[in-house]
Amino acid sequence: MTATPSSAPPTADLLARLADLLGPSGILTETSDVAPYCTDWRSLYHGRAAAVLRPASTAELAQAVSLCAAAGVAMVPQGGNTSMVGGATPDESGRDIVVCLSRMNRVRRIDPLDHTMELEAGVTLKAAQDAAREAGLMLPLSISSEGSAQIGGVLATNAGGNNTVRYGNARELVLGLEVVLPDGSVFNGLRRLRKDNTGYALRQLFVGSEGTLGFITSAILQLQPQPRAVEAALCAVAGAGAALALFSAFRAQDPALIQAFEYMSGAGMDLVTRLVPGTSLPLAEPAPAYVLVELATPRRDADLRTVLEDVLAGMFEAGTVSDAVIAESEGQRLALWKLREEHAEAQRRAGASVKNDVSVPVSRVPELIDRASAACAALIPGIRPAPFGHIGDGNIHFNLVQPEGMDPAAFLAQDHRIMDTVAAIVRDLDGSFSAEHGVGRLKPYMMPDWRGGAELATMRRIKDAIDPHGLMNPGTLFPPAG
Ligand code: 2HG
Ligand code: ZN
Repeated sequence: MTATPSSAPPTADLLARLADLLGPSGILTETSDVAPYCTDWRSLYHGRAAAVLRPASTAELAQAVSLCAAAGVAMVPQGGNTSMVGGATPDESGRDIVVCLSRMNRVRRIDPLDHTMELEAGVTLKAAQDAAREAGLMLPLSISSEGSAQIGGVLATNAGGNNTVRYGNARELVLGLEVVLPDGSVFNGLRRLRKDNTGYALRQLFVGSEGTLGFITSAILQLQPQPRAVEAALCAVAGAGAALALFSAFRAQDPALIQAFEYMSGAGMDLVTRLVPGTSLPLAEPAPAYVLVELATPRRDADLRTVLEDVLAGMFEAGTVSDAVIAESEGQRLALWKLREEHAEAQRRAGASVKNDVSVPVSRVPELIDRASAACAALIPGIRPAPFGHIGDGNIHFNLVQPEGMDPAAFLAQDHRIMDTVAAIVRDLDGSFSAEHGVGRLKPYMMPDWRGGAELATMRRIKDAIDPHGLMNPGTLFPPAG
């Protein structure tokens, strides 16, 4: 058995029944209305879709899915359309139906004693964070695309981001989940228990499944206390080795204070300050690399500023940090974060780029950056490595920007050579070729080599058991059969 898609095109009769079920706001079929759902934000993937469904409730979605399933029509879940790996774009066949849950956008309940939040899949991550904050709590998940990314997609891809170093990935926050399965039945696992040993932890199967097993419709997430104090600093360092020495110094002080520990290369920072309006380097001169460190605590008595200054003073003395700026206001803290969060946008503006969302053991990040930079430079002269990311958890976005003046299409035509070159080094360092963005449509070809044997075979058996007709997000995660 395989998960090969064998979907049918939707008939006029099916589309009419879906329109009856969902009403005029619940279905788009005009080409101009459907078009925005057929391209990813980087404009790398261009597909076609017969319709976009926008159900308003789990019940509506369940009925729509059973109609599509009975007709053998493939469905592509799409949240905020912020995928980095084409995981939410329909293929070119025009047979797929895109399903978007943006109308299911209610935060249903926040429980201050349980420290939980129940919310629907279409809530943006930013709106969920805001709702938690208004209730005096914190949803500790933060990613660059949080203004658009929706909870359903964030969970389906097991997003990581800036706070993984302290709170883990999305997976660690999920207590309960509701999922519409590929046959239209509903798995209601909306429990908010810390302990629940009743067989397989089914909810975890759907987190990180990239929409290949069903539609996540709502979730119960674990919240944290709202920090009372936050301090952030941007530090100039010589490279990733120095960044890790700084990380160790903060960790030795108190690992529970480190809310984020982010690395940026000098090349990446240069692109941001040149290409993104409203950004500038708040240090006297550019450095080979930078760290953005954020400390936070809910404790009333913690003097975070002293901790930050003490660690930085020691690191200046040791020569690990050559310059640093501490945010003196919330505005300055946000300005430091903007330098970090605009890396993806700056690289988009710089022309074509190839992304490698990889992870290695934290200790091996310096070797990864050195070896992969040299290997890529040997492959394509003039290529511009701009690595950055979540060095505190070992996840580096080893992105490569095209050489100045090169034809973008000619550069992108080499994407597999570049990805394979980086992946070979990542493998040598005991890492993963996909850390937090997922496999999507970009990297299924790597799966047999990396997850072959019993691991991929077991994944295929799970896929075949839950989605026997291969109707859920075909082309994503699994390589074509054979
Ligand atoms: C981030 O950390 C995102 O900003 C995007 O994961 C990474 O652009 C990228 O490759
Ligand atoms: Zn990231």
